[in-house]
Amino acid sequence: MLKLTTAGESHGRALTAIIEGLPSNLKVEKEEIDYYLALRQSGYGRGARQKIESDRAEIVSGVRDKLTLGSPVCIVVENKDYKNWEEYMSPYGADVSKRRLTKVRPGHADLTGLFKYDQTDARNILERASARETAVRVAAGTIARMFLRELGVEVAGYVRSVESVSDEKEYTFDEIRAAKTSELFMPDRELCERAKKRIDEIKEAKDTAGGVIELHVKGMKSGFGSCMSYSEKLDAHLAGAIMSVQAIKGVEIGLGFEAARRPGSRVHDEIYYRDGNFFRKTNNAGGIEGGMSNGQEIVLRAAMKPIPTLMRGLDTVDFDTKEPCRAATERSDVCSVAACDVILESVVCFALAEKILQRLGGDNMREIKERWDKLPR
Ligand code: EPS
Repeated sequence: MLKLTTAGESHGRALTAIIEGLPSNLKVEKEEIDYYLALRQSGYGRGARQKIESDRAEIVSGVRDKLTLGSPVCIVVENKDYKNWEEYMSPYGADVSKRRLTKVRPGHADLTGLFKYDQTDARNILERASARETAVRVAAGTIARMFLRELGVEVAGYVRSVESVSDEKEYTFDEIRAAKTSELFMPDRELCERAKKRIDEIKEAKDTAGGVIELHVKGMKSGFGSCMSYSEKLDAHLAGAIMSVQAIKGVEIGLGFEAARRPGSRVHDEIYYRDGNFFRKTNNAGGIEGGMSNGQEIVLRAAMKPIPTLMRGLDTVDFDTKEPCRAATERSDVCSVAACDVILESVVCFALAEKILQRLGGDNMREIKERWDKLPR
């Protein structure tokens, strides 16, 4: 069973990922992990923190001479900002009277976390709730991406909308892959420029923007997931993985919410047969029927809410004084939808690898590839 545990606070020393259950003899290239870490940091609309960080993966266990050993893989990503925070964050004694956050920010975990963890300083909540944690989820997801690639499975995503600037076109897998060369991972260059302009306006207004990300999975064979056990459905598993990412508020599969607006005759993908193969002319189901992959491209969409730290602040109440005030702000990203695309690709890679290993088992890559190759498409 594949399992990921992450640890680390946003301004602590480092973030850590431990992956258990990886088979042996999977080729791991640190350069590729670093590529996706850098990609996650890119994207128009990021804040000042990204000028401090330059994320690199340190693989500290489970890999020898670029091959996994079958033992837990531990990856560490250092927080460069820690040197500015050590005084307030050190586990060995810290000045916790400084950097207190009591003007709790609506939309963040601050207020609920204070009650749940019996704290009076929301710093003790936000440090872990921060989306900084996603750096190591990208690192772990990139190892899962390498695993999928060996089986011929590929995941690619793009940004479909930024706030009100929306792209309604459909793209091929190759066009989606090519979107990474645009500053917002938007395939339509003109829309990308419009979205950048909109981000500038939103920044000027000291506000923030969310957006929609679309992900495609190519090469996934049929039959992963289950129609027998509700807890093993592939759509539920993928939706859960996507919803586990900070700021995600909605997930669609295939037509998604649009399916509810159409009659059945315009939703379901009719089945044909030619030259020994069953096929469809459409993919409204987004590659998943009955909780199982059906061999078509898997299509997922996710809605990211605007980042809740607004430089203009939001109405709130000071947790200490109970007086009304504006929510705390230090610095913030204006829009991190492009980063979110990289994160979602990574968590989807990991979630697919989990499902594949659950069905195929196997302790080494040879065993797994043999089992995979025997499966029908
Ligand atoms: C985040 C707040 C900001 C973001 C951070 C997520 O950090 P800071 O408070 O240090 O300015 O920059 O994201 C990252 C550091 C990152 O690498 O993605 C939050 O509250 O979620």
